[in-house]
Amino acid sequence: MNKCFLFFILPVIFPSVNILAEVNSPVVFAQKTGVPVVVDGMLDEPCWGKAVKITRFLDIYDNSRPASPQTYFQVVYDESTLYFGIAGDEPNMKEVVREAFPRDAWPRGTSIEVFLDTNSDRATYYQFATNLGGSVFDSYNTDTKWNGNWKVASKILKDRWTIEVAVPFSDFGMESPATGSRWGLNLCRNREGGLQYSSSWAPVGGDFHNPGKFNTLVFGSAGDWMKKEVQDYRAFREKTLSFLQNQQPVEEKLEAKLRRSGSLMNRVERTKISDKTSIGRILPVYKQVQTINVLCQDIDDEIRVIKSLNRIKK
Ligand SMILES: [Ca+2]
Repeated sequence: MNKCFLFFILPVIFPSVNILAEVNSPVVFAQKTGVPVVVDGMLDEPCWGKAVKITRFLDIYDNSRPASPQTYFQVVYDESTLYFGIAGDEPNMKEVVREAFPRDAWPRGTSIEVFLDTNSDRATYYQFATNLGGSVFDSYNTDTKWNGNWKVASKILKDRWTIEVAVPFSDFGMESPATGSRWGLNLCRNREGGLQYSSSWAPVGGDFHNPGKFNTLVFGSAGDWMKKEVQDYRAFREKTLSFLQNQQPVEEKLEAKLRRSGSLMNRVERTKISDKTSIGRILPVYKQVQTINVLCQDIDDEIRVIKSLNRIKK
């Protein structure tokens, strides 16, 4: 694409995060709401009017192509619960299956799946699926014996449907996450009944159960996120340095990885991210932070192996 053309359309695709708009972004910043969300499928609470709307779901068979029809979602949270407001364009509403299936039987028909990696380990995750009949399917690492106390409601309109999902943090045995912290997140949509077609927010390839490729949910604003990432990195670096200082022989490869993560973080810190920064400017920083996090996870994994080897030697 012509660079000049790209320059002119960027402000349209990537508006400032605090302006109500449809945004194509691999990271969603969830604002905390003080007003209760009534889970009735109607996205008419004030928080839904203010939250950024994420779109551009991808064709599951070819992640380079946007899906058609499209899906949209918003996320907010309060002290006890995480809420999703989801909407789907549906030009063929007559064929949509609206059957209610028993718990943990697959909710056939038009369905939405929410995947949450609550400890950001890119490996373990919860799955919540529902259809327009209000069915409830949930699992932890594909084990459907896990059941949450989440709620769901939907509304069917002429050429679109809306779904509200409310997941209490107690389902994960925790309180409201710290401001600025992040989880892995993906939302997927299935259509059935003469309409078979699946799409995904994150580019997970052909398999939804791919936590290494999930996108990101941040609790709070871009400014909150940046502050927390820097803080967490500093704590990680200190802990890792004190471990490495006591290692004989010197762990050269790990030290090099830590140096690389440190210089990347210095670069990130030089980019000033505030709540007014546009998604277009946040994305390159987001990618750098992803690289840092993968490096840190790698270092952590290797230290775990060294520690267990040391225990065996003793
Ligand atoms: Ca509502």
